[in-house]
Amino acid sequence: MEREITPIVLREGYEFINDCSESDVIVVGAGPAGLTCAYELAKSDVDVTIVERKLYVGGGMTGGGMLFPAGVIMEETAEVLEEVGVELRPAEAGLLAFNPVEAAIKLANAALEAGARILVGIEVEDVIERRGRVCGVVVNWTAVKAANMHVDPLALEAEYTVDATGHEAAVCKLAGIEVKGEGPMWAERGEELVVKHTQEVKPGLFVAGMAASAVKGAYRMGPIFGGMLESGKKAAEEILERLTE
Ligand code: 48F
Repeated sequence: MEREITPIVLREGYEFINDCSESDVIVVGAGPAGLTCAYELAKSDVDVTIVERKLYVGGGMTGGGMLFPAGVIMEETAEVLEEVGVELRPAEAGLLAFNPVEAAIKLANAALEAGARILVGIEVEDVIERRGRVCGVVVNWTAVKAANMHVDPLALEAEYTVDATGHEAAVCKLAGIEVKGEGPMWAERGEELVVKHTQEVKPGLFVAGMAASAVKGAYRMGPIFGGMLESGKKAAEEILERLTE
């Protein structure tokens, strides 16, 4: 049977990655912001590929608060979690509690069911840039990067790229955008600012989630996640507008 397994994996894997080589939108990072952005775009029939360097989805949300398996969200920002079927438990002060692993899996599943592709174990190490416009990303296996081997990368093209890499704002840095780094904690204000700072930072490149806060040096917010979801949604809405112009 080994004789059959290998060609199946090579053929299917090749076809999958080949489909990812040209997308409408590449979302870098499968955290709450990236997954929501991809879900919202895929729902509107946009061809989306998520590139995630780890072997799991959910990013920093999966670890809840200091690894306690709970996340918090303001009632008014919980719409996406509700829509994908995450159990939300009322708590104090207009806040709801949820299981972050459940949220990560259900958001990722919703994105997949809507038609998004998710590549894992692949790291973005550069951007493709033509005449000042970001036209996609340059990728390599995370394992190759970790082994510090010099192996030439491959490129994935897209009309729009979304940096949803969290605190690092990795794609923005690669594209030459100044990243101030995240500020101290102020949950309420941080939740507002992450949405406000979600924007196109260079032609073809949007920033969403904690990466948007890091670019501007805005407040961090700890294990409250509505701002990340709203930010992913805002990036998707703005990209949709551009794609339909
Ligand atoms: O960090 P992450 O969850 O970012 P987010 O969606 O949400 C932030 C919250 O989880 C939390 C918070 C809320 O208070 O502050 O931290 O903005 O997900 C970012 C994902 O991007 C991946 C990384 O592994 C993670 O899963 N990532 C980072 N750099 C790269 C990358 C890269 N160069 N290539 C591919 N993936």
